[in-house]
Amino acid sequence: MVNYQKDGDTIQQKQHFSLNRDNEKFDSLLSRGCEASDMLKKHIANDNIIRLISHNDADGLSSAGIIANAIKEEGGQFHITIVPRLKADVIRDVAKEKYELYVFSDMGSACIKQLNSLKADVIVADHHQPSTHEPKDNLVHVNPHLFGVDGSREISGAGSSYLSVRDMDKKHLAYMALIGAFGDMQCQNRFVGVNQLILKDGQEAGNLEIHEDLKIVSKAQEPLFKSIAYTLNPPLPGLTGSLENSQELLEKMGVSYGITFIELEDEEKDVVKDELVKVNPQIFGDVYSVPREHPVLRNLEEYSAILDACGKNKEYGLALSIVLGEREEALDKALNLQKTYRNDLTKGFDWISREGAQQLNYIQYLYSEDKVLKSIMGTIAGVGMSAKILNDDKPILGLSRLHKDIKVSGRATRPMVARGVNLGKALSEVAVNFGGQGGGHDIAAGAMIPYEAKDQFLHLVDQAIEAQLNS
Ligand SMILES: [Mn+2]
Repeated sequence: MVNYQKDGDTIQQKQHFSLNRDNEKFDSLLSRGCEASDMLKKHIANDNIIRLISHNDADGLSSAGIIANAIKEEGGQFHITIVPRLKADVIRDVAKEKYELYVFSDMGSACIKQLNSLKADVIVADHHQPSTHEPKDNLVHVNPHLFGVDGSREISGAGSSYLSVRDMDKKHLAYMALIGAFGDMQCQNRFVGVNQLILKDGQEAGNLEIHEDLKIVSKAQEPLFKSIAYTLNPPLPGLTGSLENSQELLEKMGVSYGITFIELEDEEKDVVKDELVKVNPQIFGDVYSVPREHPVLRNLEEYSAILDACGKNKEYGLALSIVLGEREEALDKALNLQKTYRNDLTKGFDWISREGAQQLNYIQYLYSEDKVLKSIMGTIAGVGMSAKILNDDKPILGLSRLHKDIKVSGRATRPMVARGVNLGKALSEVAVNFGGQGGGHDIAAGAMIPYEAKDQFLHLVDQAIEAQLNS
């Protein structure tokens, strides 16, 4: 971890210099967060019920959790709605409600114009590309992009939500911001930027710890071969998504594959570690945990995966129960959802390793009308590339048919982004041609288009990516 106050030799001083510049940007973002805290404090003091609207993924659910916990701890009340997208009718509906304060988390930055019409105080805590509209005086907009901070890598929606409550003495909630960051895949080996500052807050608060460990999932719950096959981040090429290959490797190593990792003898653990490090060195590294948490939620990445499973199954109430501290029954239900979700993913990985992706010149795509595959398209597209089940030389679009529309989940890689690919831009530009909508980050984005437009849409995205690579 980088120490912000560190002095030392020339190299460290250089680093110190650029961190100082970062610190200025961070300070502006932090003070915007303080404005949000002030607004929240005012409405809690007035006994107003606060209206929260958040996104339905792990980041959005942790965002809601952070703000709701902060309000709860201060003795306030809230009403939460979780939505997949902030559509115009959602804003119209909540505008009819008579709340004094609305908080939009992990969404809203693209809709400042519409949110300006709300006749109440508004907080938008988001990290997606903001619209160019100026917010009205009653709207506090907490978004890293407004201060030159990269919202796709350095801070999540939960991070922006955390900054919105940070000044209410809430550093013990910092870990939840990192759950959101894991959900949005912002931890590539380590946290950078504002996420690093949030991490430091969590360590200071004393409930967040880092230690080095083998980063396979469900080490205490699942038989080892499943732990390995279910591990998506970091991906284990050849093993991720394949129960068969994982079992085979363990058999070859002479390690019992049917028991959990923690049940292995120490020497066996070392053998497994050494073998997996050969597949991907990143499989051994920093693990972020809240030791006081329930064992299955202790590891923040696994906590995030459980919220993700709830979100994908539209079990938002369940996810909110968990982030608000309910365990026992809610957690059992969530773990069952995760089991089903992992079975579905295994089916999806089997499908793509059998069929591969359809190739255009500059993009590749997956298309399915299968009920199970449709629901996991984005994940199998992304992990398919990172685990090398699919080629990772072109951005990939996962297309799922929903009645008359097609939902598009796009994924790129860091090297593609470095070569000029911006999927969010490409999808939003192309989708409007068909009366659809799209957007997101350079590396991961989505769109919704009419079913009839499928081929034309793919063709235009192919051209848009070509243009990005050549400009
Ligand atoms: Mn997010």
